[in-house]
Amino acid sequence: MRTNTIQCGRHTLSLERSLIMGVLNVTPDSFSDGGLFLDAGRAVEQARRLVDEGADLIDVGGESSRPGSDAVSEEDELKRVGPVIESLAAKLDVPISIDTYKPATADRCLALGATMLNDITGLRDAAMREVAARHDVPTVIMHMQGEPKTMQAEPSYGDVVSEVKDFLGQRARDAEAAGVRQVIIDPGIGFGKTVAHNMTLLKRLAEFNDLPYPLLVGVSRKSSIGAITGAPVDDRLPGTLAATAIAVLNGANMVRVHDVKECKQAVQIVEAIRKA
Ligand code: HH2
Repeated sequence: MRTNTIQCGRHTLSLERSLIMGVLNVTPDSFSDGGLFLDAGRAVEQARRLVDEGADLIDVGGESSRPGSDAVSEEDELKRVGPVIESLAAKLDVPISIDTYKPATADRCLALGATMLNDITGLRDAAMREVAARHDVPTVIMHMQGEPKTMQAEPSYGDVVSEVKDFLGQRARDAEAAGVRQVIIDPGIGFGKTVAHNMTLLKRLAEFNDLPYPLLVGVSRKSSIGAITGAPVDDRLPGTLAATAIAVLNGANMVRVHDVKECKQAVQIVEAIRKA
């Protein structure tokens, strides 16, 4: 049965409205905010700002997954995100999610106070399923075709929506069988997909609501917006607002965004129109 809340430690998030997940990348090379928040003090300051602007939760990442990016070691990833997670969990009154596909990083960050797990590899690794189940945290299962290093080389699907949906349904069932009690699904906009695939996923997003899991979408500042509009990465807010609004209109329960204040306003308007 479809849930109407997400339980992140002591925080209960209601899905009565679409939630805003603020992005905090503690990396030197993320595609839009790389290098800005590598310093733990700066990262905490930015997270506070996102919460003040209306973020319902903060997603912290220590490895860029932009097309062509290199993987980082568990040790380096943990050095980046560990102190930030610990500090945010103590200082902020919203849930902190850790964006990683590495079991040791996930395990440590969940011990340090993160209460949600975001895995861009969709819990492919059994050890990741075990960590998610043991900590009993809501876990995002995202779809990606290939690996970040090569995923944009030649993305190919029959029907992208049904393939991504079948994948997410299967991975969600595998996770549940391993003891993960709260699964969130994400079609993975930009992860091994052409611009046309991404637009089709957003247009037919409502089909994912057939699955009994909350739906997360991340399209903020992504390269598809640049490909369509010609806008460089620091000038994609208008395109981001349009895509985010459509995602919410078409059934996203949560949106992962960099520009919290602006996206929150867009989401509020979509919800008011939907409810009118
Ligand atoms: N997108 C990015 C990273 N993590 N997680 C989920 N669940 N869904 C997404 O769409 C998603 C994600 C990529 O964006 P960003 O974190 O801004 O960039 P980078 O990977 O370069 O750090």
